[in-house]
Order: sequence, then C-alpha cells, then structure tokens
Amino acid sequence: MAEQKRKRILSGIQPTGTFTLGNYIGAVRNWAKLQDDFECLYMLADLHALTVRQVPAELRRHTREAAAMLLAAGIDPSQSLVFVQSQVPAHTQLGWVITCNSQFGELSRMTQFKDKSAKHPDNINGGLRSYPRLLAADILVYLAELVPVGQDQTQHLELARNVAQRFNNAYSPTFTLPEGYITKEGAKIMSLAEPTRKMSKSDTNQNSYILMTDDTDTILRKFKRAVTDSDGVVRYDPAAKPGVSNLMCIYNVFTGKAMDEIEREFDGVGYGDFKLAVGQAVADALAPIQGEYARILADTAYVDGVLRQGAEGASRLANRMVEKVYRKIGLLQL
Ligand code: AQP
Repeated sequence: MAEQKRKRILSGIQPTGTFTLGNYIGAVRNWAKLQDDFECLYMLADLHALTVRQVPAELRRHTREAAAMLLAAGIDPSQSLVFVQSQVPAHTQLGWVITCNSQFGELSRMTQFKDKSAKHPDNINGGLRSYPRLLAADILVYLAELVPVGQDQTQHLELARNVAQRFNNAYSPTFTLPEGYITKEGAKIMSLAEPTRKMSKSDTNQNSYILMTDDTDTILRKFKRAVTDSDGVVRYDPAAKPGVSNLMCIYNVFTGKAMDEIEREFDGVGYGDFKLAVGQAVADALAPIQGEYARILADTAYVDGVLRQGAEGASRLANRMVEKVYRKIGLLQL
C-alpha cells in the first residue's frame, strides 16, 4: 500500500530568552512527538522577536541556545526542518503581498496587539501591529496544513485563513487554508508568582518561571515559593485555586497521574510536601534534557550546521511559493 503523504505542520518560537517550563510543556515537548506523524517545520521566529526591543548580542546568543534546546528536547534534524526565520527571506517577501491583501481593520482587532502594546507602552511600533501578517506569511509560504495553536493564537490563524481565501478568490487557488491543531497535552502553564497570568520568559520576576536550564536547587526553591492559597487542600479548581491547580497540571504532565489521583496522593499532606514533590518531578524530567543541551550547545559548528541545513530546506520549499505568487500577481519575472 502506498504510504500516505504526511500533513505538513509549521510551528515557531521566539528566541527572546531561555525557554520556560511553559514553553516546554505548551510547545516544545509536543513538537518532538509530532515528528512521527507529520512533516514538521520548526522556526526560530527572530523577526517576530524584533517587535520588542532586543539586545543584539543577546538575540544572537538566544537564537543558538534556542536551537540547541529544541535539539536537546528531542527534535531530530534528520526528520524535521529546524531553521531561523530571518535566514529564509521568502517569509518577508511573501509578507508584503500578505500586507497588501489584508485589511487595516483586521489587524486592529488582534488582542495580542492590545496586550503587547499595554506591556511595552514606550515602544508601540508598526511591527507590533503588522506581525500577524508576517505570521500569516510564515504559514502560507509552506502551504502548512496544520498549525499547533494555543487559545491566544486562534485570531492569528483566522487572519491567515481569511487572507489565503481572499487571495485564492482574487487570483486562483494558490494557498492551502491552514487548520489549527490542538494538542491534547497543550496545557497553559501559569506564572508561579501570579497564577492568573501565563508563565512568560520575559517576565521581570525570576520567581515567576522555571527556566529549562534551572538547576535542581533553583527549581525546588522556586516551587517552594510558588503562590498557592490559604485553605491547605490539594484540589483541582482553576477558578478558585489557580496556584494549586497550576502545580497539579505540571505534576500531571511529568507523572502522568490524573487530577483525582493527585488529590488522593496529597490528601491531608501540607502544601510544603506537595510543592517539593512537584519540584522534584520537574527537576528529574529536566535533568537529562539539560545534559543534552550542554553537550549540543558546546558544539557550535553542529548547531550552525543544523540551522544552515534547515534554512536551505525551508528556502527550497518557500522560494517556489514566492515565485508562484509573484507570477500570479503580475510581478515581472525575467
Ligand atoms: N505559559 C505557557 N504555557 C503553555 N504554553 C506556552 N507557550 C508560551 N508560554 C506558555 C507556548 O510557547 C510557544 C512559543 O511561544 P513564544 O516564545 O513564541 O511566545 P510567547 O507565547 O509570547 O511565549 P513567552 O514565553 O511568553 O515569550 P515572551 O515572554 O517573549 O512573550 C507558543 O506555542 C506558546 O503557546
């Protein structure tokens, strides 16, 4: 029987700092699993990172580190393309066409624009408003059929679908309409300090996140300080007990235990022991990844080689698409 063509998935992460446990649980961990069933393209979205002011040397360092972390977390460059967005110019080339085929009103409604503007009131730049168009180009340039999305990103996917449809109607069928792919284990991990906000690598409070590179002592200390509540019962109730529920989610991810099982395990046990158990489960899970990460990161030539190969593979796919689109819209080709 002929092998069925695997669907193509594109996903990206911004190299804006060391990945947090949130990035790992919500994205990277699942990416490694998707490789068996899909044709995967994983992009380090450095152009998107520019919507917030970056320190040049740090952005460069974070980009290599992010690549090493993806590889350490199980992404296999012989199976998937791992590349840096800015090294595939086709994204920005298609981005302009997308810009000219999207409406101003569509962009003003993006909740992430409102959120990020509020977070960085001193730098509400044009990119902050425009980046969903680049994101649409990231997806459409590969004819990606599936895009793993969290709740916060459904609007972006909708924009990509609308633009694709509009372009297909105006010219001829060109773009695939991408679908959202919700992974079963895509839990949203909340800040340890303010459990009603998501855990973010750019948070200024270092106790709010666990970094993928934190050592065991740091992990245990941060969990010990995690904000919970005053009723002392380990029970899953995200609305009433966001802190405890968040810790339970994390424990569930690394132990596979269901929420009711976790409730029984810590019935009558104080929060101190519960937090220690969660911290230990996380430290145990991260230790082997950290070992691999250190080994891979030390081999700059290898990391760069993977990224070069990834950019070449991605460019081959994306350049074809840009050429096709440019031809369809009437740009002269010699
Ligand atoms: N707390 C989280 N829980 C679950 N998933 C998360 N992701 C991020 N935070 C959590 C997922 O990680 C992927 C890449 O995210 P990104 O780095 O491109 O941007 P982000 O979502 O803005 O992540 P951060 O850590 O909050 O970055 P900064 O602080 O730079 O803005 C996405 O799939 C996202 O869902």
